[in-house]
Amino acid sequence: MLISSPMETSLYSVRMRASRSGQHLSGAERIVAGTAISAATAALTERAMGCCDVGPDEIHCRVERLDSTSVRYAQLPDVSTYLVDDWRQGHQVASVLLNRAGVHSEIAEKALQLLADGAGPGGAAMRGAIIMDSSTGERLEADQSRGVRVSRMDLTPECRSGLGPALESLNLGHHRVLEALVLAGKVLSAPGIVAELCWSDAPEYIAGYVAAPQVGYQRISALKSAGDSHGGRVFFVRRELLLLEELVDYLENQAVLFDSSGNISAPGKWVTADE
Ligand code: WAQ
Ligand code: MG
Repeated sequence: MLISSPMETSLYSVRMRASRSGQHLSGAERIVAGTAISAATAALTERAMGCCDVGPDEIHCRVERLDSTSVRYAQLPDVSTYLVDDWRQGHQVASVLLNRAGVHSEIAEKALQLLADGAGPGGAAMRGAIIMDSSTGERLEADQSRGVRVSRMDLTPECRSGLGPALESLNLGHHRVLEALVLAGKVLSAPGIVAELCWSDAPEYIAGYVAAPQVGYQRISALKSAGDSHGGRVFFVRRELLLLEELVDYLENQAVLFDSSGNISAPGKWVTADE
């Protein structure tokens, strides 16, 4: 009789974070089978080493066994892309999409402005996300400097091997697309979520997205101008539908593995006429 070892049957969360002089530089994570832990830590360490001009002086890799009965399997959101002329039009599009998802216009404006200005204390970047009441605009995250960090999500190997080439064929092969899609997928699967707004703090990466449960991951080709190092995430919630502690616990701790992709549409120009 063949007895399988825990290494083959268990799943593990593998998380990497790299820093220099105490400043965060890079982070990424995977959920893998025991037999793939060493490959995953090697790939994540490699990535940390190559992340920036001046390399990290600390890299932490943390491996934790997950209770496999608690892992939730889900489908990724559909992906669409709106091409816009510049960040101003991008913000208008984001506002329309947030509004469609159920976020009041003034609240959408407030969120866009917060991310553009830097949402941490004194305009600093946040490490995690803002949680915002979608009808009052109130910020609900306990720590406005750290925010809420979404963790413990990944694709199954089968899903990854199908999705990678599918994204590449539409010129969406940048690692940020796949990673943000997985993060947004987990956020949309959480209780009480109305929408997510995001763009990167990486100065050269200007695309961002509005994600919402019914419509999926809607990319917008520009939400800031090149060279701007402001970025961040806002999770809009219906407060009456959730217990904040439960939402935060879900986002931080619930393991979610995506085993199938949604529909991926070719990028197309935003048409204002349909508004
Ligand atoms: N949980 C919560 N918030 C996070 C997390 C996380 N795990 N990781 C990053 N953030 C917040 C934090 O405030 C960062 O400053 C901000 O998001 C941006 O993070 O389809 O690359 O990793 O073309 O720079 C979106 C568009 C790219 C991709 C987003 O975000 C596409 C991106 P970054
Ligand atoms: Mg970043």
